[in-house]
Amino acid sequence: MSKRAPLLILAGALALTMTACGQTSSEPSTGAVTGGAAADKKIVMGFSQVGAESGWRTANTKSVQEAAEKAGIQLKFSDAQQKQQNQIKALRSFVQQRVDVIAFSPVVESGWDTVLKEAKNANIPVILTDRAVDSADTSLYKTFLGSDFVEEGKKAGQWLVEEYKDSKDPVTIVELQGTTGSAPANDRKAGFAEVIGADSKFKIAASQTGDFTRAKGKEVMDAFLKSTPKIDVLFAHNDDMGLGAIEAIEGAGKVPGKDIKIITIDAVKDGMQALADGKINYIVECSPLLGPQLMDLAGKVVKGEQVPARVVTEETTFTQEQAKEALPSRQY
Ligand code: GYE
Repeated sequence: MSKRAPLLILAGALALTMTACGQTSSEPSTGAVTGGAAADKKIVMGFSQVGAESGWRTANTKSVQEAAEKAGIQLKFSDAQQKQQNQIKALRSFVQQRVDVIAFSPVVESGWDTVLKEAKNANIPVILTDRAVDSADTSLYKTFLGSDFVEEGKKAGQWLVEEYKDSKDPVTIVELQGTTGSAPANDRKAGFAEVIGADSKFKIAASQTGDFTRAKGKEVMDAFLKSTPKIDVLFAHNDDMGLGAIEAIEGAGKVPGKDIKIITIDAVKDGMQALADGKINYIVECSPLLGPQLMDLAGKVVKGEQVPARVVTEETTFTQEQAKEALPSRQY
């Protein structure tokens, strides 16, 4: 870190601290740093979060904040309210403040090259956490920590194939996609389609975004129930949309988990409860507890140490029985 000391002196003067509510204060980002004596200085991380759209996101924010505290890393947290333009602004502000490291969860995959080049030119390492970008130039970031979303979509599809293995009848599926253009929406859709595509009895009758929220999940499922007379299966890209859809299904006088089988992704507490209650049939886990690994990687990249280009989160799946067992000790 000492090689960055001259930059850090500048940072003290420029710094604005961003808070979770998006306000700013004039608290300096670094203490006074004098000629090379930066060894005991706290690492400053600028973190741009997607928003607060789901139970997963809330758990992820908590994990990042707690892990930063524990690792002695000063976190400048900024909530983008699911808007890419807010994230770009936050990243630019972090560059201007000359934070030691930037971490962010890109709301969508495309459109990051310019701002990432600005960070690179300023010599500020960037870590992608949770979601990926589609930049061809992978030198724009040091590493990507998060789940394998294609694999998650495949696991959802594999459960379905197994569930209907003895049936020859057509299976009508509706799909609630995550945020349009986001890595988890693109990849979960692709993984699921690949697995069910092997058998022509599986038909996706309708597929639309519910933006990863409960409210939109309900709204879009209401529309699906009107447009598609017989729905056998709902595949929702996260628990929250699935939970919203359950309200729509019950409102239409149908029984979720029975009349319409439901597969979701995440395994947050509310989702696991619905699974244990028989309203969801299967959940593919996606862990939001990325904080400790993120802080570990941050410490390394700030020191200039090599880190793996990709760090994949370990995850499992849950049936209704397994959810009953796991619920009491579930952390999020
Ligand atoms: O599945 C969803 C959240 O990017 C993995 O974003 C994350 C997804 C998660 O809103 O609930």
